[in-house]
Amino acid sequence: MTMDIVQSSSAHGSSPCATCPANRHLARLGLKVDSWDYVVALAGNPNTGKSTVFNALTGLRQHTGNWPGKTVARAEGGFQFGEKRYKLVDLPGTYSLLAASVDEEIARDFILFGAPDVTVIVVDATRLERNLNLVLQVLEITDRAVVALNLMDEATRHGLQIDDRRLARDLGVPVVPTVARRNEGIRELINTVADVASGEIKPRPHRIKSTRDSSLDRAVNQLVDQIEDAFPGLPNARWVALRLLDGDEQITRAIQDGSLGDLSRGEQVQTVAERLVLTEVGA
Ligand SMILES: Nc1nc2c(ncn2[C@@H]2O[C@H](COP(=O)(O)OP(=O)(O)OP(=O)(O)O)[C@@H](O)[C@H]2O)c(=O)[nH]1
Ligand SMILES: [Mg+2]
Repeated sequence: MTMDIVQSSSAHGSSPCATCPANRHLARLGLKVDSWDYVVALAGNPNTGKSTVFNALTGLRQHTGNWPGKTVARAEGGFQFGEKRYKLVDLPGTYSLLAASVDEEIARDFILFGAPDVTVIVVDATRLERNLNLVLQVLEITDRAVVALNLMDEATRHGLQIDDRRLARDLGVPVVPTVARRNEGIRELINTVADVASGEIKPRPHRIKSTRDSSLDRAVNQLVDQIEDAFPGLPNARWVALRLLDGDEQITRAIQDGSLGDLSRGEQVQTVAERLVLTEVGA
C-alpha cells in the first residue's frame, strides 16, 4: 500500500527563475520525507484546522500514530515547494505551552525543543482572543512563526471583520488569512512559510519587555548559565529557567532525571525518521 500522493509537477522545471514565488510549485510528498531542508510545525488550539492545513500541504488524508512513548495521535508528512523539501509535523491541539495534558506536553516539547525551522500557528478567526494566548506564548520562544488566520469564512458569516494587516503589525509576525477547508489562502501560506524558512522574511515578534537588572532577570540569567552547562545545546534555556522559577513540576523532574537532554532536536528528529521508515515498511 502506498500513501504517497504527488499531485503537482516537480519544482525542477525549466523555468528561468525556479525560485521566484510565482514559479514555485507545490509537490505533495505524502509520507516521502526521508530527507528535508526544513521542519515546519503546525501548532494551534484544538479544532482550528491544523490537520486540514496539513492535508492540503502533504496530500495525506490522515496519518496518525503514536508519538514515542505516548498514546496520542500525531501526523507527519512532507511537501516540496520550489527547490526545498519540507517536513510537516501536525501537533496535537493545545491551549497553552504549560503542558496540562499529555497532548499539550507533546506539542510544547516539539515547539520548544524540537527547534522547528518555522512554527505555523493555526488560529480560529472566530475566537481570536482565546487563540491569541497560545500565539503570544509561542512568540515568546521563537521568531520564526507564521499565523494562519483560519476559518475566515466562519468569521465572515458571523459578521466579524478582522484587520489582518494590523494584527500582523501588532504581533510582529506574518498573518495569512485562510479557509483551509476550501484551500483558500494555502498558497499564500506556503509562500510565507518558505520565505520565513529561507530568512527572506525575518519576523520580529513583540515580546514582553523585562526591566533591566531586575532581580527576576538576575535569577533567570543565573539559572540559564547552569541549565546550559548541564544541557549543552538545549534551545530555549530561558524558557526552562522561567518555568523553574514558576515551580513547574514536570520541568523540575525533567532536569532531575536528565530527560530534558533527550528533547534536543537531534534525537527527536532521528526518532521521527526511524518511525516513518517503520511505518512505510509496515504499511
Ligand atoms: N468552515 C471552515 N471549516 C474548517 C476550516 N478549516 C477546517 N475546518 C473544519 O474544522 C474542523 C476541524 O478541523 P481539523 O483540521 O480537524 O482541526 P485540528 O486543528 O486538526 O483539530 P485537533 O487536531 O482536534 O486539534 C473540520 O471539520 C474541518 O473540516 C475553514 O477554514 N472553514
Ligand atoms: Mg488535528
